[in-house]
Amino acid sequence: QPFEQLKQMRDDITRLMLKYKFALDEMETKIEILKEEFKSLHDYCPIEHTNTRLKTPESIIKKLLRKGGVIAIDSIEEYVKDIAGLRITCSFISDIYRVSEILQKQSDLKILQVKDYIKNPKSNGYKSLHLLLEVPVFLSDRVENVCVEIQIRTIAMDFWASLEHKIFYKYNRSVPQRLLEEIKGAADTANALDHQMERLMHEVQTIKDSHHEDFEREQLR
Ligand code: 0O2
Repeated sequence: QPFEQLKQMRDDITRLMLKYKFALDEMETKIEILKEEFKSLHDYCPIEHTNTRLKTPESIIKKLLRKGGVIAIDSIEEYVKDIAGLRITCSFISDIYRVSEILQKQSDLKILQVKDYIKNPKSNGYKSLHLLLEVPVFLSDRVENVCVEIQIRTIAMDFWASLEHKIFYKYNRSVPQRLLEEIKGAADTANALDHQMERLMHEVQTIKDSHHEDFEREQLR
């Protein structure tokens, strides 16, 4: 009996993880299509690169217990919404909202939640746009709507977040005050860089547009 139970549990977890993997595959394809379309038909692509990750069973259980859930498949799905994670890195802040809008308009995706940590950064300085959405996954005998967490951020926000994440875990979530202040300072620097880059990009775009107009005027003469 206990052996049968263990076998059942193993099969349930395998099925669960597979479903989230397929959801990530679907989302990755969507992003690849957008990237290729932008590169072929426009002279600019708002997506720099993407990363996907499936939470490990260990990390799922940790988050589940932290959120007060019990160890059961239904409870996992109720409490842990970021089993499947897709991170999209963009060059500019305006690109983040552009990509988010494109995804929000796709009719097969159901947007469950939007958390804008860019307009409302966390107290440590964390910035990113988070979308929680459901994507349909077509299996052999049914369609499952699977939850995926999308994090959209700039290169500077990503650089900051990856270091902050390492420090946070290195100090087991209790980072010394001095380091916290430095981390916040680094977030402010990253934010200043993002705004400076955005301004520069607009300036370059304006020059490009006026050259283009001059060129067209020349052609008409
Ligand atoms: P991992 O290792 O990246 O998977 P939570 O705050 O996680 O209890 P919720 O509602 O799931 O609850 O959180 P939220 O705010 O949507 O954030 C989920 C994910 O965003 C995190 O997943 C991180 O990846 C990222 N994130 C959120 N806040 C921070 C932050 O302050 N610093 C960094 N570096 N990343 C952050 P996990 O599961 O925490 O981690």
